[in-house]
Amino acid sequence: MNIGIVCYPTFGGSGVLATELGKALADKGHNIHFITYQQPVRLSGFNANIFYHEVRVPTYPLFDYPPYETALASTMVDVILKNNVQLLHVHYAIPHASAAFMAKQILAKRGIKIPVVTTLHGTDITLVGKDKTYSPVVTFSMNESDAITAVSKNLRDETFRNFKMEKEIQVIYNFVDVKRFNRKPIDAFKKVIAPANEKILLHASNFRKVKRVEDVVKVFVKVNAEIPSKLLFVGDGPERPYIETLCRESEVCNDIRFLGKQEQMEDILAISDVFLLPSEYESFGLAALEAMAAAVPVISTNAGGLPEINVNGVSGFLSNVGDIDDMCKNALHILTDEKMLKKFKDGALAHANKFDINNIVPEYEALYNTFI
Ligand code: GMT
Repeated sequence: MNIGIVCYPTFGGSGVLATELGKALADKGHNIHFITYQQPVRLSGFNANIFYHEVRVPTYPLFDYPPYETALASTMVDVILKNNVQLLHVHYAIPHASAAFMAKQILAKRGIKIPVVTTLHGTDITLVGKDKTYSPVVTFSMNESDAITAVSKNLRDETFRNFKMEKEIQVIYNFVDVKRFNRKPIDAFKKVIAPANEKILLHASNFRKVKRVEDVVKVFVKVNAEIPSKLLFVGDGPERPYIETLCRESEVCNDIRFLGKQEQMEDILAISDVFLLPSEYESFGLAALEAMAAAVPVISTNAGGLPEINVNGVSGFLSNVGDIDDMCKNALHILTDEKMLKKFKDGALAHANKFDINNIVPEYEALYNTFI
């Protein structure tokens, strides 16, 4: 198949998932055309079946806001015509689903039918999409898609709750390449981070308010008072300067490191003992799944779709949003007993296997096959 994939090229979960899907489909022999404004961060290396088409948004003195959606729709039309693309799969509704609708209409005038699959990822529904500034366009363009998928049951339910849906929404869970995350710890790296063999706690995110990164610090302060430990932060975003200040002013400052944006998550996960995700909401929590695939237990909240991914008492623990004491208690339960740590590591990996790339990608292929 010739498939067009539209996504945000940044470190956000939707872009990561879309890129990993494209790479997996290319490995299976499909031709994948990525249409984005930048090379997606996870799209490195050469694959003969992968093509990257940049959306250029020319500026003009009249434009205070350059019309990205128009540029995207025009690029979609161009890429589809030149490459015989048979299906468009857009990730994150805004503005990808409405741009796809526009491209579809333009092509229909030329007698070309292009099916559009829209995958909902989270904030496109729960935060930004339901805002009245966007909601009429999001509702319309979702309903005009030929198929809609959501990355968890919770997100599907949230979509029905917040929008007037006229179509079914198929749940296709996010996936992870479990094999790729099965790495041996690099001893030299571990020694640098935890020279006295301290336990390593990890948080990775885009540092938005919804992630409640402050709670990570609060949990760590309490854990650190009980056991020798280190905290690693991966990622960057609007809350990071505030969190850095908070850490600098705390008594555990010397036990915290900010690693910034990292592409080699496997190596960082391989030396980590626990992953912290205290989010206010997660439709899925791809970062948690990647941790589980690396056999790292997850201490998370029970918000949104997280209970569908992190099984309480098996792959980690779930707490109410903001319940620092409970998250600390759970982390210590896992970290203070080596047998317990091993049990949770095994539990995390076993549950991650259910979301393995080889189980989930065929679900997308089966969906595409209903249109082609
Ligand atoms: O917060 C992010 O990582 C970015 C955001 C997005 O929409 O790009 O992530 C959402 O999609 C991810 C991939 O499906 C999910 O794993 C995240 O849980 C979801 N984020 C939220 O729901 C807040």
